[in-house]
Amino acid sequence: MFDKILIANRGEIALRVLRACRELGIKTVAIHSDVDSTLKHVLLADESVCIGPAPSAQSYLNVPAVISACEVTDAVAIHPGYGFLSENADFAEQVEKSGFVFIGPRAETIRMMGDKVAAIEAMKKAGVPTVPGSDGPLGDDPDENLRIAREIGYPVIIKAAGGGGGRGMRVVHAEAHLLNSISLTKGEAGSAFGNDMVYMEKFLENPRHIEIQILADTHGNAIYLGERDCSMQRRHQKVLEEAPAPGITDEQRKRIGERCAQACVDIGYRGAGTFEFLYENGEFYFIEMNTRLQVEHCVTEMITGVDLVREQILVAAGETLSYTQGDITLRGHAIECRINAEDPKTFMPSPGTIENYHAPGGLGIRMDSHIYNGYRVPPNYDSMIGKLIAHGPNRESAIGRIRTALSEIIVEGIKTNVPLHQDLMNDSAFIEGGTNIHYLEKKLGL
Ligand code: MV4
Repeated sequence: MFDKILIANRGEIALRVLRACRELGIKTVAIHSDVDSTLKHVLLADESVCIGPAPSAQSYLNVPAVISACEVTDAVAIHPGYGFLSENADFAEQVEKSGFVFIGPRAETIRMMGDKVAAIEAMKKAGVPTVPGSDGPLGDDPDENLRIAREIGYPVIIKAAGGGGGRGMRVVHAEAHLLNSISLTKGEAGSAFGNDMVYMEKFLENPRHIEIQILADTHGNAIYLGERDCSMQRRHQKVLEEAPAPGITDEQRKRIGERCAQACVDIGYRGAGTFEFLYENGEFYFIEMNTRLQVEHCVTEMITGVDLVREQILVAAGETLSYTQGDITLRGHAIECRINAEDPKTFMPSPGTIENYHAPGGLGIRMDSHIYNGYRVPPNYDSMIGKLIAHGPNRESAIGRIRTALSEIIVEGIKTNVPLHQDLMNDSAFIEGGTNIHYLEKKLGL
């Protein structure tokens, strides 16, 4: 097993990784920017290294600085968390070339999944259902592109191969706008991603966002750990997630899960990963694969009892997964509320000093947060300051528990979106379950 792991992240996820390392008896190195020396995980780590000034580009995204910190501290592996360098194939490659272990998939896997056209092609080949579309990049022949769109049927969506997560896409409702939309998306993609390749899909009007969690080791084993429903979002930022997804049957779960796990074996996937699907009229359509641990991994942990970060570390060290598919059973329901330092109505960030913090508790309650009394939330990074997760024997129970927890939580000194979550937990459509990706924006009047 690894002797020492460098945690290349900050905030709640850095603390989550630190806790997993501790339980495995692995020493930790925290790296941080100038403004992050008082982060909870930095204070708890065995060692810490300041790697640069506040702007991410000069610290958490500075590849030579991160690798140098690994060298000077004799860490043997790097956990990238989510965001920052977690899905940067060049970073993963540099880490391995420097003689360290990247806790995640192989660099070439990350690179393939970063190219959405290549990802879709690989998944289609592996038997994962995809959205009807161009089956590859669009060429320069306008007649051919018009023909493809006519065959798919309007509305269609033009997406950048280098995009993802909502960046670089354009919906086309009628033939008259197709060619112009393709050239506009191509132009934007070229400047934003340095890659003007675009592809076309049928535009699904009212889907849900459902994703499948997988784990794979380097011995040919891959398992699925059920799904999460992440449809409650605003401007591509998830607000809350839950597992299992309301209304998904055991048969549906098994069918799509087995496809995802088999696809992992086919491509030689390593570590934790997520298959993102749009779900509409009872069908799953693959859109992207995330090659990192996700923010919302906790709801899967609560219903499966599997420590996903522990498994990531074990698999990266060459060990066999601790579970086979038969060991995985889903128990109850979990909901996660992302707690952000922001105005609950305008969504404007609200950095500042935490004057008073009291975490909620009780049966089935988990609060993953790095904040503490007197901690100052810097303005330089993502506004998420924690995640409140509730687990219960069923969805009604999980909602009841998270509602109680939301009424207990105290965060003073900054604004948070706790009032938004309280509102959502009393929203009749949410309580009913199964709302689509447009629900929250419509409710908020966007
Ligand atoms: C789509 C779609 C409808 N049809 N693709 C947005 C983020 C990126 N991951 C893919 N996205 C979408 N792709 C087809 N063919 C609608 C979206 C979409 C969306 C997807 C998931 C979660 C939130 C979303 C919000 C707006 C649009």
